[in-house]
Amino acid sequence: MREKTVTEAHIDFSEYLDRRRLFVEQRLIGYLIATDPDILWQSMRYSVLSGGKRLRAILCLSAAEAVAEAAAVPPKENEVFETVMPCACAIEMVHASSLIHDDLPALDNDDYRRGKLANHKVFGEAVALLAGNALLLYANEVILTKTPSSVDPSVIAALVTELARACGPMGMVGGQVDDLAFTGSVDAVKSSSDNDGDLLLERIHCRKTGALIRFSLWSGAKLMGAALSELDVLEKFANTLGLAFQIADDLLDVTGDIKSLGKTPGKDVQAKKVTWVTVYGSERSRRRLKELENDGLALLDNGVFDPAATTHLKSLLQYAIHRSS
Ligand code: GRG
Repeated sequence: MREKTVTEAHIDFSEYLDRRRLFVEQRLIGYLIATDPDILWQSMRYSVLSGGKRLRAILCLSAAEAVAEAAAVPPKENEVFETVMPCACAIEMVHASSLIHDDLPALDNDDYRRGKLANHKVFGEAVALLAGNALLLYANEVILTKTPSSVDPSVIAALVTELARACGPMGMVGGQVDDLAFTGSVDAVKSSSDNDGDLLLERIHCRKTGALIRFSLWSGAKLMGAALSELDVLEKFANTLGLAFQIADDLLDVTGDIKSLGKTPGKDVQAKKVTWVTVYGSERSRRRLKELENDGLALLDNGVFDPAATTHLKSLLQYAIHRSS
């Protein structure tokens, strides 16, 4: 059979993303139709349904699809979606919760998110804070009550445990606290050894951004009954993708504009945040990204997965690196 041209492959991947985004959006709307208390649900819907790439939900679905393809009798796409969608949507709720809190005046103090006013600019700080809390807890409720009964309860318990770990002191909240603690210390970090700088950057971002990305890939695979060897490869791939996503994000802060980013650019430099770009500069950050791209692609070709089963995961890594928003 003739190999696809680059353009054909690109169109295929765009369709792949669009189809999954559509399913995720539709399901999220369904999970968020409640109205009591009305202002709280409005605020929750405002942030969850305000666009976004849906990268984490799609990573969850793609990891599930990669594992499903290896099954003796691969399940149909629809079955995979039905099994994984509650968890994929829960991840988007947790992500939205963290964005609401991140934008609050006490943290990043940003007025814009995804090209719209930040949640607290529309609903006020009190409701925004509570909507963030509610989304975090509702995400767990969705996993516990909407995951199909065919899934082993021990797997559901593991999902809730690992999601809590990804959010809490070992995850996003811990990473955010370190991010705050080191804000303003760029010069000190620059004058430390490369090794210390790398360790600090890794410590912040592995938890602040990496933890939810790791959970996204792990949970999709776990729901499909992945073998330990598959989980191991996906964990390494998730660490590589998480780091690459963060460096790309740091670069976008200096190269992007408010229209494509949907939020205020240049804030990391202005706030003297410790990021790859503020510590090592754009050139070195780009070189590191290239290394991570090569490493991530090689990881998926190490013989554990059939190469065809991970085509979309590879494209997702490249998308996370080369995106403009
Ligand atoms: C409530 C769980 C929770 C945590 C509170 C505020 C906080 C502690 C942590 C901050 C975590 C955070 C906002 C990390 C930044 C991650 C990041 C780069 C977000 C942008 O992700 P994209 O580009 O956004 O995937 P879209 O809009 O496409 O979804």
